[in-house]
Amino acid sequence: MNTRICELLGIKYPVFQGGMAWIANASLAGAVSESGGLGIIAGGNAPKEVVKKEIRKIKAMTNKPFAVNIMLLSPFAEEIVDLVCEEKVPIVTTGAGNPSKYMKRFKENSIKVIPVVPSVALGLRMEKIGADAVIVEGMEAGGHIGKLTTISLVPQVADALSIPVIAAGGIGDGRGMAAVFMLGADGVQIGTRFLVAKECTVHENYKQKIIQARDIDTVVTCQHFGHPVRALKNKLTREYDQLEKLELKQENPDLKKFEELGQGALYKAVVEGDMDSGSVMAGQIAGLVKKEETAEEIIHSLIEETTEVIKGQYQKYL
Ligand code: TUI
Repeated sequence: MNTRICELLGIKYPVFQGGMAWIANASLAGAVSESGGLGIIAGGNAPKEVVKKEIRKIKAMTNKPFAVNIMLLSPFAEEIVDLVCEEKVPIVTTGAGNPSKYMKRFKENSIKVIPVVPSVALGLRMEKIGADAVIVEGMEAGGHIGKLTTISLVPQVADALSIPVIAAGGIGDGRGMAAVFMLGADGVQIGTRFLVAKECTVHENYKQKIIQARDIDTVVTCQHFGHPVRALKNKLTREYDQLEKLELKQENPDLKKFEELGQGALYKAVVEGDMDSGSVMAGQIAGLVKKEETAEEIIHSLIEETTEVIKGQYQKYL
């Protein structure tokens, strides 16, 4: 299971843990990195000092490589760029935007850069300006998503680019991991399954909601206005639906109303455990996630299953 992304980053297994805002802290990322994957600390919407603490914590937990995800819609994105340069973070992933204007600084600081790309065009642009790899995220993923599915997007980006491709969205076990390898991926990024890791400090209500989720339980809000987000259906997503129906009829839709509804909603779910008014972001694969396990158990079972599936011994798991 040693692919070119393992060589590039110095990791044992080609498994990234998603940089989930408010969720992916040093506790989870440190455990993933220690287990041979790539642990990722989420910048999310947090200010520099908060992320700095997590970086210091992970440095004390492990000598293995880790990354910081910079969420480019964050008002603090600029200061998180300063922070990763100051702290000599070895790897940065970016999401929710185009990181071109920061690329020179990342490269000057010998930071490996792996942007999330929702299209071939952005993938090509990122390769041209020096990205070391890309994360190709399909709309099966949780949180803020693009328009295409993993199965369609991964082979198209893999054909167009020479740098390694990490597939994300809809991958929860060795079958999914083997499948994206067949599509040309060199690695995977997994969010939803790591959400229920023992080391993940998300509220217990959130974990139980994921474990109880069925295949049909996620929805995408803000399809027409603002930023589309996939989350588990609840009171909040129903309110979004109503607002969307109302605003679609208006000549000048009020985007502020969408922003207000979303304000602090992820924090409410992650920290306060509010499963009604909080945003319980999760991928479509939530229905497959059945139990809490350590990060190490998750990674080892992923690798074992993937190897078996690729060897053609899938029957073992039926
Ligand atoms: O970023 C994510 N997932 C996220 S961010 C997040 S926090 C948030 N909450 C509410 C609203 C918005 C954000 C929760 N989940 N995944 C990576 C990702 N990146 N998905 C889609 C994209 C993306 C979209 C457009 C990347 C680049 C892009 O480029 C547009 C451009 O400017 O070229």
